[in-house]
Amino acid sequence: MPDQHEFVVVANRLPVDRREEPDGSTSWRPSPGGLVAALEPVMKARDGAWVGWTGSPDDTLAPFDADGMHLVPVPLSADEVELYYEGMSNATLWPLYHDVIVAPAFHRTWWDAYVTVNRRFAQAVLPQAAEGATVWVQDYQLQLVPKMLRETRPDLRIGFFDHIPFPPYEIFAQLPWRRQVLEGLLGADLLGFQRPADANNLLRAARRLGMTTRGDAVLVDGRRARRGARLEAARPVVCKPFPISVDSTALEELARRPEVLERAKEIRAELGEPDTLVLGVDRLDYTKGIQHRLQAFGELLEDERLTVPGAVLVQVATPSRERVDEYQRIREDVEATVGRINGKHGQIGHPAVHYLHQTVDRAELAALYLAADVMLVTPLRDGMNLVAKEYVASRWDDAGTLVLSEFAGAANELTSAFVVNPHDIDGLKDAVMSAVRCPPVEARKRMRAMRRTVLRDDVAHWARTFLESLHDVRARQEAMTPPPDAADLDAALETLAQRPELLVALDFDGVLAPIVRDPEAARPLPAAAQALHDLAALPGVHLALVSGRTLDDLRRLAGPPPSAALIGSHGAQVADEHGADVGAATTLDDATRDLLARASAALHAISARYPGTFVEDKPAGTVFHTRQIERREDAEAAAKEAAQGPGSWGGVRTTLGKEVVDLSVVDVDKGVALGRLRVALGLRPGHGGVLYVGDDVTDEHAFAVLDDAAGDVTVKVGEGVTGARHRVADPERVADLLVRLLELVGKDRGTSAAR
Ligand code: ADQ
Repeated sequence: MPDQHEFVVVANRLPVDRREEPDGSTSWRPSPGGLVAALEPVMKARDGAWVGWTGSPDDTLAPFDADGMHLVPVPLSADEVELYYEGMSNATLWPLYHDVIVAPAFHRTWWDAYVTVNRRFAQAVLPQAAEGATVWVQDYQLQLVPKMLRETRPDLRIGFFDHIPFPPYEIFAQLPWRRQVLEGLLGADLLGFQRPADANNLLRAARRLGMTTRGDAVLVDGRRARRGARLEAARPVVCKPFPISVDSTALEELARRPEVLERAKEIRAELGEPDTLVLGVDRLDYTKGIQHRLQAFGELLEDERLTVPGAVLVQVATPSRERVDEYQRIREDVEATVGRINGKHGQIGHPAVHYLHQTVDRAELAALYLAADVMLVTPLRDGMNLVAKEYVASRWDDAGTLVLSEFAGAANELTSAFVVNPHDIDGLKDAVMSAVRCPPVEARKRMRAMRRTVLRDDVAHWARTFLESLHDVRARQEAMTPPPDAADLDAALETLAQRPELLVALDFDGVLAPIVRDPEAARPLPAAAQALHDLAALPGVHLALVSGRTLDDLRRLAGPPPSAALIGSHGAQVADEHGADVGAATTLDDATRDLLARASAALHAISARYPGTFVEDKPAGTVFHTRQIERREDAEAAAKEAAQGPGSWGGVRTTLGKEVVDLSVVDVDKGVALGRLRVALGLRPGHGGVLYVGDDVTDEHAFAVLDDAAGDVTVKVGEGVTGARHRVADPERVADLLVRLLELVGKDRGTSAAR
């Protein structure tokens, strides 16, 4: 094994359990549990290291290799097991994140231990991770690790996967340390969740805690411009669903083995060849809805809709978190209920419920899945629930039915199950009976549909899509060249502010106003609009709005200060500071006018074939808009037709913009128009400087006529290749930039315009 690893998994537990051999030696075997079942195949394939706790207090083992993996134990003292693991993880976060099914307890000593232990995990990762390695942090016990890693190792590519639900803000908000937890998570580049709803809950929590989100990302590490504060760049943390799955092929292979088939038959025989074998397999946890299931089964016997010995329930419950109070209570409760049902409905040699408080091996589990007629998976809340998927993967015979809680993440994908609300006991009973009585043809159809999903989207698919996304997120950040460099931009603005005359020129859509679906709904951000008005009032400051839109549109939507010059229709229209239209569009000759009419008619004809597109006619051009088309492929096909049709005609100048194909019949662009305006204003290089901020490819023409070395400042908004010297992330950062410029210019002009 190499000393350092390109791939490191960090999880609360190592993927192995200790076994004391009769000769006194220690061996390790793969441990049961959802996470381990999911990650073991990925680890073996990637020769990675796994950092985690052995499961016993005060273990101080050196790293070792087992089962083809490099394992790095993190020691926990007995106190830490109590405070960090049993306390903060399992008695605070677990119930809080599972819809407060039981009340979470909040203790500051637990939190302190959680911080300490998270730091120890982060420190254990550092020597294992090679430069630029991928580190994949797992689950709710380690939510602070991403930030702790990033602080010392910004080179690492950090992913985090949350195996359990991420709660709605109203619940998350109860956590006294909600901000620290959120900031801890946001140290990652990619946050993965089981369901879209979980990812949305995180994005919403971030907004409620005052952070900025854009699409599926939280923008972090940025700082709003304040008086005297420098601008800082923002880093997107992407939040997306990656529903976890099982090693479907391996499970199916196991379930096809002759000895497993034999064992399945044997199980049915040992149970007295029941007509209906109902099965439950869970960790013994209050989230799994075991009591609800038992109550429904008990009542079905009570109602005589099911009878013993024809029907039998086998409930296998792995012992879990046995030192946590709530888990002792649920065990007592479940065992008392089983006792009651058996006391009332059992017969000699035929109990109604077979209850095993045991961990069974994989082959036995597969045999149980195969032997079952109806599988009951009824959690009150569950991140995913792998048992449901294991059952489906094992049923290569296409037989058996699944009753599945709508509150398991798996219900999003296994829609052909009998989906239930486990709180609704009557509904649950009816669903069990529907599953019991389901005609074989329908049962097969349902099972086949579920199998298609589970076989296609297996655990390898889960890991691959997560790791590919993590790679893409980093590539997206790296594509930001020049990267946002706030200090550099701030210094350039400072120099610019000292010029006696300056022109502040900005594109409108995507710069002053966030891009919106309906072009009519675009409005400048209030902070930007205010800063522009204040800037326009300062001596020696000229203002220009530059856009592909018509001047009329620009006046109506942008509400520019009265003294602003306007450049519209990508430079074809120019209004000077006094409002006079002095652009090229006013002087079209007849032939050009005719060309324009034909180009417009051709675009209208294409638009008629692509619903959702529309054509905007302008004084010296015609524009094809695709931003309202639903499917990306259709938008691309439509744009291609426009560009290769009228867009390729002689005399037509074509620019491909964001969701637009812009055809112009005059030979101008934003750069040409900006150059003219600059001359008209008397801003010679060396005397007056220009700030230009744009987001679109059409703005590249403007960047091209400016010279940063001579004191102009060019700023690209968002991603994409650019000729601009500087970059900011979004319109909010543009507003920050304007506020900062106002402050700098106001200071230089000795006014109090800056606020
Ligand atoms: P868990 O809450 O542990 O996992 P689950 O997804 O059902 O829940 O996984 C349980 C695993 O343990 C399964 O692989 C199952 O086969 C095994 N198991 C259960 N009882 C057993 C028994 N008696 N003997 C042997 N094996 C047994 C957490 C989240 C889930 C999420 C997983 C993975 O709570 O919602 O699906 O992580 O992300």
